[in-house]
Amino acid sequence: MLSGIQPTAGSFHLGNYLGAVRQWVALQESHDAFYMVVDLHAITVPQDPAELRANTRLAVAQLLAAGLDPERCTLFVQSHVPEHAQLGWVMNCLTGFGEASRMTQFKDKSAKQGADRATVGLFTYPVLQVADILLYQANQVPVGEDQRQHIELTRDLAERFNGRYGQTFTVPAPYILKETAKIFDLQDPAVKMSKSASTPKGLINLLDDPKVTAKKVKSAVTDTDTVIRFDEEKKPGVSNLLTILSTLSGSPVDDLERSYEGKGYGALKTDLAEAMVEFVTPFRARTQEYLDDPETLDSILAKGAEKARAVAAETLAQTYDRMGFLPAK
Ligand code: AQP
Repeated sequence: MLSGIQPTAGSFHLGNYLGAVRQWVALQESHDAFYMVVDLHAITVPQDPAELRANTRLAVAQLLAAGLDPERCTLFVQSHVPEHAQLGWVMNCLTGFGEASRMTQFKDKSAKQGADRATVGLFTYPVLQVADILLYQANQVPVGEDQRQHIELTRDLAERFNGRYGQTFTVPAPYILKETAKIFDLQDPAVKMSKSASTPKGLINLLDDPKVTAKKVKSAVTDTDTVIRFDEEKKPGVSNLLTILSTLSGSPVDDLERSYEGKGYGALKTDLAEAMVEFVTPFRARTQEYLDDPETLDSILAKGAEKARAVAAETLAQTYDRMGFLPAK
């Protein structure tokens, strides 16, 4: 099991948590899990060095606050394991230019930035992600729906390499929970919740003041109807709120629909705001505790990098050997 998250400025958002990190926490109990903060991916767009350093620690603190346990999983920072960049190059040389050009995330992100400003790193970022996954021989990759195409690319490249040079890589499958695969923007439920949201009101940052979070929930876009029913096509806003409440409370959506019969959207929003505040308040406090102890954080990361490198170095050595690189004596 392998997955990663970017060291985003400020805070993880609710989509990151429900779509990915929540599954990471559950899967560390049953799988040999490798989780990383992908700082090499972060530099595909310009980063201020001091902020990147702070955001990387902040990301690690949030992962621990969310429930990752370094005794149960391997938690590390991508740049601490040089094999990612090394296997990334190999994978670049296996990927067709047209194939990389079809990645929709690149198209979206480069369109937002302007084609001339997008870097070659942003273009090849899915290929580095392929290397991230294959280095650990991961069977499954817990991610949100927006990453499905990149996992498909990973499968294609693993099969291509194995076909050309002999069985080397495990061909991974995406682990995407249907219910939380895509959490939508609270102000525009047609688009996924994203850090590049058009309005901050649509985005729930986990480290926001809980009062701000409650306010955002209460001003979420719904529809002109009054019935609380899950219907993604006709009632995307209400369905999104039901999904979020169901996941946070553990109550199935059917039960929630029944319990809100005859009640208005205000009741649903009040309950969801309460559930959100209940979740983010201890999350914020735990994150701060980890941030206040950078030595412990760094020692967790040092151990994580050592464990990750042991696996990554073996895969890379085998890859180089299969491809015909002379062994370094
Ligand atoms: N809205 C979402 N619903 C479900 N899952 C989501 N993920 C992201 N948004 C949603 C999942 O979170 C994991 C980490 O993604 P990332 O490292 O790409 O985080 P990010 O850059 O903060 O994600 P954004 O906000 O989506 O960034 P932009 O705006 O740059 O595209 C992944 O598993 C992802 O699927």
